[in-house]
Amino acid sequence: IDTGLPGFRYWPGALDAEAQARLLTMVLAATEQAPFYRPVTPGGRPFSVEMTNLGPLGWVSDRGSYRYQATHPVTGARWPPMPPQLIGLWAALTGWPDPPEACLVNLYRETARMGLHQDRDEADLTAPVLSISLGDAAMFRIGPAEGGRTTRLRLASGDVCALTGPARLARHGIDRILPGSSGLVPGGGRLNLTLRRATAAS
Ligand code: MD3
Ligand code: FE
Repeated sequence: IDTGLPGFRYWPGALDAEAQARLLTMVLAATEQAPFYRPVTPGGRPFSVEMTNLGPLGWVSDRGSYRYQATHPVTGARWPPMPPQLIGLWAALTGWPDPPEACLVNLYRETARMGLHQDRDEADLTAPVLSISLGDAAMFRIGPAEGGRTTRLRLASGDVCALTGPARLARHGIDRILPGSSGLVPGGGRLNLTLRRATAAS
């Protein structure tokens, strides 16, 4: 696929069915400690996506700001640990010298979506972002940081993409979920795991 965005790397089917199932089991187990919740934007609008995090830091949004913090905003507990498998995948696919600090877990039930945005809450915007899709497929949209033409891409269960270098500030979003396209997620829908550095290099 050519998005015309240097630095956008895409590995369709990077995770086989067994790897997807193992990852899903691990993430769902972690959500017993860190349940999905529905954040609101600083403007007070609820997200249609439900979220939780794994790792030393997690991305949160509330009336105050978008930011990274060490604790779950509802339970007050620290986020569950970053699974070693995810640290390994990050190292293998991005080659970044420092491990990921945050794994944002986005849960899209069938009508959830995410508007076009840039990810710029991280201290080091040269560090890559790695995204893993599980469950129902989604129509993903990505375009240049400056705005203009976007490319649509169907992201399916087991697909992985990395945003590096010039693509790091790309505009991107999820237009819609394709309900029933995968039976992986109990209750239906899509899980996206987004691995990031939150702080500047260690
Ligand atoms: C980073 N999530 O949580 S992840 C988000 O599928 C987010 O849940 C989407 O955007 C999801 O912020 C997409 C992958 C992604 C795609 C393009 C990017 C992350 C990106 C472009 C630049 C930076
Ligand atoms: Fe994003």
